[in-house]
Amino acid sequence: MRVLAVELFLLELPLNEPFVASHGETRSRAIVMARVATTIGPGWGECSALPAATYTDESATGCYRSIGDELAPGLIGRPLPDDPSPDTVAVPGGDRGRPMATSCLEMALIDASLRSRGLSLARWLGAERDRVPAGVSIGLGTVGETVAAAERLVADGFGRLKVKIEPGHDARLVEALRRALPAVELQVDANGAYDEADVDDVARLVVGAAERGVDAIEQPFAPAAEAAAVELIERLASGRAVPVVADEAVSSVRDAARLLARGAMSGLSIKPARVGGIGESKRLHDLCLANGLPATAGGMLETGLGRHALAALAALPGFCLTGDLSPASRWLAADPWPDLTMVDGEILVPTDHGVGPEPDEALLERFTVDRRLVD
Ligand code: OSB
Ligand code: MG
Repeated sequence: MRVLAVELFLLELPLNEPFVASHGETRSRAIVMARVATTIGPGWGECSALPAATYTDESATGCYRSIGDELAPGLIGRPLPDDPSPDTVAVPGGDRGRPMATSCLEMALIDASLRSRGLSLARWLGAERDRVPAGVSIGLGTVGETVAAAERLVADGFGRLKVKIEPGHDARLVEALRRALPAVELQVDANGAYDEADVDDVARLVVGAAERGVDAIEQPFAPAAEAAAVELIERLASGRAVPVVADEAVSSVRDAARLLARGAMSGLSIKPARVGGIGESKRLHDLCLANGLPATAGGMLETGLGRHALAALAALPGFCLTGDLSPASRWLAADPWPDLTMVDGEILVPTDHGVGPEPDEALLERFTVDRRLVD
């Protein structure tokens, strides 16, 4: 196939509530989407970078520029395989430190290829499950607000919660959640807010006091504080095996292999955007499976399209920790893309041809604040 044109859309989507993490607050969801026109048909991709460069170094508007100025022009007219595999799909110039921008065009190429071949993403990846357990993330809030939100979400069918924590806002929160919802699968995510001096506190939080502690902890320390992660994992080795899940610390297989060799992660959150795309996500999954490390599918406040990709990925066998697998409408108050379907606490793995379904053109028009054509 050859790419004839890339149409970029900068959308501004309303959120149901602000998303608050220790790295910052997201009040409205600026997000970049791309439609490619190719010799084998169209494809859609999502760039899930957040509005501001708080979680990682990439932002939605920064990606809008780098895709439009650099990545998309490099794609036009190049001969590419019609039927790439997860190992051969590649975006020219996509290996230079802008994984989220790259992942957008990679998704669009995969979508075009799978649509033209009548294949779903889950089948292309070799996934076998047709449903995956639903999980939901809860942003920072007071203990009372968080428990109330957690009770409401469990009543809606979510069996797993991932709650944001930070220093000084952790042990009391976990105890209150355990008291209110003793059976729920409880994960916590610190987005790197603790440091070396907090290893004792973090270990106590994970193990729990009279209560049961947590079922996983995500990115407790800053990505560079690998020694603290190693120490925590060693500290936890003698008890219940609670995974210390890397998120921000891993943007490639190379990062993951290094952390693994060093004993600095015992679980991995795989987010296609953070790692440069679906191909690298599949390789990270394979690395986890080969090493007996639980993987979890990580969300990024995606549209229905990004959530479709995540649900297909999560159907692979290495994803044994419940992921951020809630419908896009958990966060987005409006979305041009059709959403995932949740039934009895499970997400149905999409069977659409391609990565996901087509957007509603009228909604796309309504929420587009800027667009750009590269041809
Ligand atoms: O740290 O896991 C994170 C969302 C955006 C950026 C980083 C993170 C998150 C989430 C997932 O917590 C929320 C979701 O998409 O459901
Ligand atoms: Mg995280």
